[in-house]
Amino acid sequence: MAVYLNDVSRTFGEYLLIPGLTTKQCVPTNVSLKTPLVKHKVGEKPAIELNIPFVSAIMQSVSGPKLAIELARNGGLSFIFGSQPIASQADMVRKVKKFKAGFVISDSNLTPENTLADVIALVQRTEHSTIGVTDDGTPNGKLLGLVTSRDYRAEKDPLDRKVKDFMTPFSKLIVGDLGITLSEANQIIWDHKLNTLPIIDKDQKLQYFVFRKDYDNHRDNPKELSGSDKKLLVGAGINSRDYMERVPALVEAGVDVLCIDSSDGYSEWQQETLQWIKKTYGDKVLVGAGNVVDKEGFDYLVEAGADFIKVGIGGGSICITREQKGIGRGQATALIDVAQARDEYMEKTGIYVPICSDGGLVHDYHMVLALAMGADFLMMGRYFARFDESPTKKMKIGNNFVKEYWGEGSNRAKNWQRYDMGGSEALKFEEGVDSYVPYAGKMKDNLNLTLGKMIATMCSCGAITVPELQKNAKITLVSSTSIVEGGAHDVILKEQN
Ligand code: RVP
Repeated sequence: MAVYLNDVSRTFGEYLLIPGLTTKQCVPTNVSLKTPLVKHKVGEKPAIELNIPFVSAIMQSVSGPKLAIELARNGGLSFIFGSQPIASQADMVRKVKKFKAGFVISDSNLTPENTLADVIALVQRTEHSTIGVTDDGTPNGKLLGLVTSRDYRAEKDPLDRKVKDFMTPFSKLIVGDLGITLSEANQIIWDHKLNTLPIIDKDQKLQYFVFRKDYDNHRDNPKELSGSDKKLLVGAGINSRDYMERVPALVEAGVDVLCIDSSDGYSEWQQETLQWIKKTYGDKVLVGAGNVVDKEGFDYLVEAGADFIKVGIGGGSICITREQKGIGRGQATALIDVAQARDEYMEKTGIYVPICSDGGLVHDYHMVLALAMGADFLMMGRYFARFDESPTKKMKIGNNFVKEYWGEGSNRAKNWQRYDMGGSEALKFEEGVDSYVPYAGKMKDNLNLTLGKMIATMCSCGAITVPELQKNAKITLVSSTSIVEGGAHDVILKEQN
């Protein structure tokens, strides 16, 4: 006979937090959102800790290098999507690892033989006014000069004038040597009243530009998530089919952590993938697995060697797995069950395996609820897809700006590996939709607001750290009538602009 779970499967909107005693310690400046990303012995420091408990979803429409850089600069981590050729995913990882705050790889480059017409066309395309002149016109060629808008008059000068005739030649440039710090670069910029400082290696090859404005920008990111080499941390999604080729390429590119990406992770395919990674690399390569929704799934993947476990089936905003396959579980119930399994495992072994709540977070308070229910960090797609930094197009529909957002199980993503069962035949139905989300501007502004609200909620609950919240939160179920009471009600709302 089938096993029946008698508990109703519930989601975040059905719960509220009950305030705990807010002591005088509970002020926003004392709150830390630090949280472990990977398994570790109780009492020891994990190999990676996030500075904010957010990771971005392993999705084409979310986690490209631009978003990964911005999220890491703000204390979280992206998993670069795996539904692409191995070489292009490794390239995206490399882009994030190469990023040095304030050190920009030049995206506008020409040779001395190019013309003013080429300069004008390039400036129009990149919208950047500083052009590196290199021997071969590449970003890392031998630096021969610099062109800025002060070097030419677009209306008056002949368009066929050669770059070499109006660039500032190398002999007149102030440059910095590769290896100098950002504050040293800024000192040179300051001393010489420069706008741009080219950084070159010992062979005079252009490596980076440092722009005057970027130094201030860097100081805005005290939570930046970087390693001891100061490089930003980045993750990448993998699948249980081409891992023997994909993992080495990602490791070679410098990836910090991997995650096997599947809507249903309780499978022998994932077990094999985990075992191969651990056998090949030991603990040098960190890898999460999932998704699961109960204790059995958690125990199975932890036993196979997973460094964290991802929880959730069917709760994602673009996900129709529950409708299509009839599998899944309310996200809150799944999380509570897996968190209990994690705690039992910790009691038994002294090892803490972090869990990630993946998908279905709609309101900012859901994020605090998920942490209070035991999640160590949260994976979000819709939330990040709305920002400037996500890789998709911004469009205007009616009077509103939107960004595109599509599921990895949609035809558009063509990522059937993620949703099939590991056999050679791909499944022929969609588990995700193609959609729009309201455009929300810069990630940083939105994160500041969301984190500010979360911190306020934590203070109300009397918790100044994530573990304290997990230990002391009081959570109550709410009736559907009291959910109505929670919004504005029985008033006539004034029109909002
Ligand atoms: P959300 O944040 O609610 O948009 O959910 C994002 C999550 O949805 C992803 O991290 C992933 O687990 C899931 N997803 C992604 N694509 C699909 C699909 O096509 N069904 N689901």
